[in-house]
Amino acid sequence: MKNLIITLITLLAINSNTAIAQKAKKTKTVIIKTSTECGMCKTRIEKAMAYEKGIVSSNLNIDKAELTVTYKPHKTDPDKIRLAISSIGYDADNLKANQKAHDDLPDCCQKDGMNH
Ligand SMILES: [Cu+2]
Repeated sequence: MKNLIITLITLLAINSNTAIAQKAKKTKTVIIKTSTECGMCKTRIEKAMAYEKGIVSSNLNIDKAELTVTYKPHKTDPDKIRLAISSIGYDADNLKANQKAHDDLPDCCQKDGMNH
């Protein structure tokens, strides 16, 4: 009986490890260039990413102006992620920021040279 319990526990442990490994495999990471300027941008972008479907996590490097996004490829893709970034007012690689969203950003977060 004791052996059976140990076997069961071992099997459960192996199963959950496999499940975690499979889950980890199902995500992809993409690095997207943005037009971020400051810590407020970082908070804003990462918060927006948290609400996006299929995005597991995101981290913005302000110095490099690069957003690293981990996502589920069966739920979203880099183009959709770029569109989401553009829609809150930031450039995403070659995709330009949505002009209206950009203009609604605080002055310190707007891109240099985009004056009106
Ligand atoms: Cu900012």
